[in-house]
Amino acid sequence: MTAQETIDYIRTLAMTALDGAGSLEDIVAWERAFLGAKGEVTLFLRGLASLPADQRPIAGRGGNALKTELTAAWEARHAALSAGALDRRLAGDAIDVTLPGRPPIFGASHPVSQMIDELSEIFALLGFQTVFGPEIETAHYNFDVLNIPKDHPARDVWDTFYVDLPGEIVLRTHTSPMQGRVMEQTEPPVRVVVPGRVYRYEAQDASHEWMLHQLEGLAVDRTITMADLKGTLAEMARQLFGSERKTRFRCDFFPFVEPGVDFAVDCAICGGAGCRVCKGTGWLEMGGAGMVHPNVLRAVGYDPDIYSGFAFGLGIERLAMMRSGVDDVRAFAGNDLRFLRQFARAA
Ligand code: FA5
Repeated sequence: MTAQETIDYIRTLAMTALDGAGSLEDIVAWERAFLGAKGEVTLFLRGLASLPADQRPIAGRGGNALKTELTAAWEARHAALSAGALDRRLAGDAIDVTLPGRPPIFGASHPVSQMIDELSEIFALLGFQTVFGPEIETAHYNFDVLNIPKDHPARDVWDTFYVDLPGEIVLRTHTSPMQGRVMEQTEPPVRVVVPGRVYRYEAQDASHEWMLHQLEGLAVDRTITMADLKGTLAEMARQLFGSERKTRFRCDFFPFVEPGVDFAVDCAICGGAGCRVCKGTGWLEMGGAGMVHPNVLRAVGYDPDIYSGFAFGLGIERLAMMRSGVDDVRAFAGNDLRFLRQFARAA
């Protein structure tokens, strides 16, 4: 084969291979095969010295011209393949800016938390400070300080989850233990509300849960009367439900108040006609209340001859039910997002 024939042969081989190169990897391999240190063209040029003298000038010129030609062809092909790869990547990642956006789902505070916030605001305007207490409580504060001694049958009223065997530690059955804790640490006058979870070992139904929230209220000063209690709760109900809801106070017994009352609101679910939530009575009990018992004042070191006070304990889920027309208390802890999202407020 003459030098020219060898050059033509390498050209045909290289151009055919370049035409068939379909990817960037292919042409990198192609460059190595023809123009690299051990590529066909390089080896051909290196072998010039061994050619017959008359062939060398033709082979030198032709070989260098082939190298230039193949380098140009490679560059053109490389550019074309790179552009194609970029186009494909852009097409794959394309964002259609005309598509309608997906609305983001915002979290929202739980309806019970919303009710606690709202109650704290209402009571703040009435001069009450919001404080918090432990959910795991001693029987001492949950019962003893509240004038409920060990063998008193009233302990049975609060079906209790005991945490230890002797029964000294309990899941608090109401927020009332904070009465003793606050008074022990504060000189009168006292005006606090205490929102929080309480636990009762009891069966569930439309108006009863085993885990619920209460808001305790306590006011102690020299001249507190039952009229202050009635006025405070009636004002709270007016702010929460509007003036059209009726309120009712009836005598009730709690060992830590004297006299004691239960505080009810006419049922917003049935408008007072009677339903399964109000058990056909037209009224739903919102809380217990009364004048702080002298024994409780004495137990925390207050002189009942100088000081008097009122206390109340409201069921927060019950208030939320009346406020929003929810007909089953179990919905609040049921974790059904369809229920909870209805309470999402605009951000
Ligand atoms: C008490 O817990 C007293 N500590 C309230 C009190 C405080 C009285 C201060 C006097 C002075 P009672 O067990 O009635 O009382 O509960 C108070 C309110 O919590 C009820 O009126 C009701 O609204 C709510 N409640 C009670 N048990 C449940 C329950 N199982 N599920 C939902 N709400 C409940």
